[in-house]
Amino acid sequence: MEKYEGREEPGYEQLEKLFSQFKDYRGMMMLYNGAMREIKTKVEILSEEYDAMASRNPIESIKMRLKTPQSIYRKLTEKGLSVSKENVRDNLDDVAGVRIICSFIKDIYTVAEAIISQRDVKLLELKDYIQQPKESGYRSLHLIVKTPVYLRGADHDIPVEIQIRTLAMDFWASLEHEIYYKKNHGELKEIKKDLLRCAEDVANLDQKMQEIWESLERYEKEQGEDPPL
Ligand code: 0O2
Repeated sequence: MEKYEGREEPGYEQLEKLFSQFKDYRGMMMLYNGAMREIKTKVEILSEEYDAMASRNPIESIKMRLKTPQSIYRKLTEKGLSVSKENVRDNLDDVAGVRIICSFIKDIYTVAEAIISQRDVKLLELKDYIQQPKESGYRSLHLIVKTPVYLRGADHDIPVEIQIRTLAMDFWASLEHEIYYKKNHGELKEIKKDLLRCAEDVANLDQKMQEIWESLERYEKEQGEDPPL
């Protein structure tokens, strides 16, 4: 077995066995997959509407991902919980994830509002890591929402974590995720500080780009042109 933060972590084969004993794992993941696609479709429709009806589209790109069995195992174990459908349901809100990349900081809040104002999207939690970045420097707006997935017999309200961030925030978070976030190298203090400094540089860049955009917007308004959104 591999070590993970001092605990034994099962290898791939053992994990497969563990999850094959997980009653109705496939059925559960099918629901998360459905909810994730529902949300992605909603955002795609919004994006098409911006393309057709507004002078610019604040949505640069949309991605989605389902948590892997390895990642579900890790997160439950970190919380001191065993692997079961009930523990996933009651303790993990990010099995289904959708990530939206926007151009400017203000766009993040515009897009968030457009999603949570929809009738069949219920906001459970909002975590604003832009106003209050994480200790690492991580910035993003996180929405935990529930949306219904309709099956033959019944509908199920399924949680989806939506991460909304700028291109610059995504650049930092994607690289930091790859090189540091999951590695538990807490002792590498200089690297941690360097990454934090990079996050601040990225935040300054985002702020500057937004100021430039806003001054252009003001200029165009003075010239009598339509506002961008
Ligand atoms: P992965 O591999 O991306 O899925 P909670 O139990 O809800 O209090 P949780 O679930 O950690 O705590 O929620 P939080 O803090 O909102 O973070 C959820 C996700 O945000 C993470 O999922 C990451 O995707 C991202 N994230 C949070 N902090 C950082 C960070 O410092 N750097 C980077 N790159 N991403 C971060 P997972 O499941 O941890 O990871």
